[in-house]
Amino acid sequence: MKPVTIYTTRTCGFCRMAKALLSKKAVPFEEIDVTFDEASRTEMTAKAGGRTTVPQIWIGEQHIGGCDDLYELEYAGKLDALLEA
Ligand SMILES: N[C@@H](CCC(=O)N[C@@H](CS)C(=O)NCC(=O)O)C(=O)O
Repeated sequence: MKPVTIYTTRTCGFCRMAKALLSKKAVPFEEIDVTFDEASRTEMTAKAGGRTTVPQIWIGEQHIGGCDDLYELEYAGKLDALLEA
């Protein structure tokens, strides 16, 4: 399984939803909490092509996007293949 990275903040409901989906699927992930970490948030935004919202999610080197994007992949039946590819 490819490594999953998710940038989050502590009060973010979309972050909780994204993590809930990953946990339900038993997908391990590295969480980078940017709540008080401006440097990591700047790094996230740069890597995410200018997107500033949290969560921002990567599967391996591939940028998935936010919570909505993650759920869209799941509902389209494409998430498992991305995780395992
Ligand atoms: N459609 C986005 C919505 C993400 C979103 O609005 N996140 C909020 C926090 S829950 C956010 O980043 N707000 C701006 C901010 O915290 O600076 C997604 O699915 O990820």
